[in-house]
Amino acid sequence: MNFPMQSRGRLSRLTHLMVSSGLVVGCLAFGSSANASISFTFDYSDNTAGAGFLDATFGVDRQNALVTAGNAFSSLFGQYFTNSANIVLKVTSSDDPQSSNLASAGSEATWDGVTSGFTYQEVVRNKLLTGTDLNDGAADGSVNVNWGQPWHLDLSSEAPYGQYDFYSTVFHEFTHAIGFSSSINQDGTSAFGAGEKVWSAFDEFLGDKNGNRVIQPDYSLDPAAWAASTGGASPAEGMFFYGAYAMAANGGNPVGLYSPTTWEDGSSVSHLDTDNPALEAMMMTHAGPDGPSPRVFSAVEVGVLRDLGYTAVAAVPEPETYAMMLAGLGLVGWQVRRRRAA
Ligand SMILES: [Ca+2]
Repeated sequence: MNFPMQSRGRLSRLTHLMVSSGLVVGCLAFGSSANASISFTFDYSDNTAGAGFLDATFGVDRQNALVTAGNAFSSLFGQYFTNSANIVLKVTSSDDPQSSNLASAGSEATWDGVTSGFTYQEVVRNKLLTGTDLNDGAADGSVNVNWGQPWHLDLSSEAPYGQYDFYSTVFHEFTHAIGFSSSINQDGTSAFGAGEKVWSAFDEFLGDKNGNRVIQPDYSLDPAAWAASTGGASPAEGMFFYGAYAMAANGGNPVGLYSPTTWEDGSSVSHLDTDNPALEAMMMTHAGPDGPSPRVFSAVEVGVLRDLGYTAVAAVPEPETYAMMLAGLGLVGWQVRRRRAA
């Protein structure tokens, strides 16, 4: 039973939540942060000895970069949300220069016996919202990094063109792990199983351009609305996110999700719409360009996370701050588009 795993590709990021959890017991290697809202514990035990995060030459730097990313994400999340937990992630590696995949991540999920509803309980999200660890000692989620890509591992500087920003990418993956992820398969079935009417929290807010919700009040899927998942670019076509906070951050409009006309496993629906110029420079688009990439949440992304249940800190940034952030991101986006066109 696989919750789709979302990953970030060189030109495609996926998202993946996993349902079945193999028991992982191994050497748990650290990575917690002081006084932060989220802390992470990274388990490297599934890496091949001498490879990936355990590489004899690069392993220490890679582990340090991941710990640094965990701490930095913790600070970012804590700017906006009060939720707190230690998240245990199983960390794996691949090494494929030919793959368009950069990294992937997801949460484990459990089933609470309720046969219909948004009750596909993501372990990471649930832990942050309630403090309960639904799968006990097993890892709460997982993250994979493809070391076959050229990575920029220095948090103190932007990635140069020709390299991928490790921090933007890992933040993106962590955001999938905390709930920014659909549980709907390409054919419209639940990742929990064909015929099941159990969906992730994210799926509650999906709808087509006309406002028809994908998951209907009886928790069955509306095939006509789901067809918009391969509908094209927003704001004219495609799938949209109808959460109230996300819409408020988007001028009152539903937020376009990545809906290429040909379904892309792990990329479609679970990302902001890379094909929409207003959204394409944000962290949660499906494509990770090389060069400078966002390491901050946009107001829209903060809104999505609030819709998923996270509690806002008392003092949120003033609208002017958002405007400045968006202006900065817009500039990055223009560079990205120019780069892509080359
Ligand atoms: Ca656990």
